[in-house]
Amino acid sequence: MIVKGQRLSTEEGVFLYENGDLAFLGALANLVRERKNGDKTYFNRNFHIEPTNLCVYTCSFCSYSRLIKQRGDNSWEYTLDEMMDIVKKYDDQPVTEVHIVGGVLPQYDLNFYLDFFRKIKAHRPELHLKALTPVEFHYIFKKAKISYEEGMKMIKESGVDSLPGGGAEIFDPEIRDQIAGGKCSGEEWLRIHEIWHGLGMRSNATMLYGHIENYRHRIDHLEQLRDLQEKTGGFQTFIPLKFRNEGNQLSHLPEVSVIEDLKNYAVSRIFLDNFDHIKAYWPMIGRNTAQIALGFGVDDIDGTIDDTTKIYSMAGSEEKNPALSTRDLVMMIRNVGRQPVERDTLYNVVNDFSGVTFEEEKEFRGYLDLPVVSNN
Ligand code: V47
Ligand code: SF4
Repeated sequence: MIVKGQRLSTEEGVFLYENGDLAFLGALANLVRERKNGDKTYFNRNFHIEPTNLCVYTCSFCSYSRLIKQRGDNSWEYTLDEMMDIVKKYDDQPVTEVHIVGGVLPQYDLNFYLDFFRKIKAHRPELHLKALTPVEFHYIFKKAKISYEEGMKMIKESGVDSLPGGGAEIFDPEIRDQIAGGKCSGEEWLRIHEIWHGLGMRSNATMLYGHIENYRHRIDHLEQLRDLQEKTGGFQTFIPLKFRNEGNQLSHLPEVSVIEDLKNYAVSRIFLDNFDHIKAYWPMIGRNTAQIALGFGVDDIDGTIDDTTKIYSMAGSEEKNPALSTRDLVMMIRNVGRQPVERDTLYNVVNDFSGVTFEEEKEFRGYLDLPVVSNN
């Protein structure tokens, strides 16, 4: 039925997770991937700003956040000016996206963020602003006593171009309550994305897997995303996020194997038949697994990152200082026989590197020999 392009039911999805042979799942997922995207493998040039790692929540899987009472213990809180300095560091770099997400703190309220977003847009209007998740939105709108609808309209007007996929974790209320109690529910996460899509805007979706959930919870999560996508068509890409166990309250749980990661990419690709793209986030799984994942349904490996995210290095990822040049990304993709394409956030082609030699690549706006800028 997958070969015929038919949609999988809940039970069929669970069956694939429980019984699917990895090579078989890979072949099916690759078929879906190649029908949608051929050999094209996307990446972008981006950097992250994580305004603070202090947080009012205490998600048990999170290695990155510190409670307000732990202020000073490996914590940071950037001022608006400090964050604008980070943006300005990239002024002479051909980055196309800034990705902004961090902890939830009372002083980072609606007006703070609206001000920050307007300043970024005034400084560099063409830079795509991918910012905040329903976790932050739910908190700051409640504090400002406004509805999701009013809030998301203000966020759009301040210059945000799209939403990243974070904060989704696992939608199942029982599991969510155990690992991410207190923050927005799965229903609220989906509702905020639905409102955003209704404003004509795009967003991403994630799923945190490999902790205390089972396959049924994963399929339930995927199905809720697939249903919303059917309604709005506003999701661009799905990003499975592997739970990493260093330095958090769930450190006693073993991490799942690479085999499980590949199976999860494949089932996600097969099940989410109305999503155009599946992303392997290389700072989390490492570059080798990201390369292998390109044969298991994945067609996107995110961006250059430039060592600007701490979420995974603090959680035990093998990528301690995640930064890759455009050349590295092109090589990674080409080495496994796929066609590298630099995209912008909305999947418009910035540079198609397929069939271009490295000598010719040097001509591409001098991209490949650019020095790496660091926030540190
Ligand atoms: O929501 C936190 C996850 C997410 C851990 O939209 C962890 O392009 C594993 O959403 N082990 C934030 N995961 C990051 C995110 C993201 C990343 C890359 C690209 C995009 C995109 C979005 O990170 C959180 C949470 O699910 N996370 N701690 C951990 N120990
Ligand atoms: Fe806070 Fe996000 Fe970490 Fe949860 S995952 S503790 S909301 S920073």
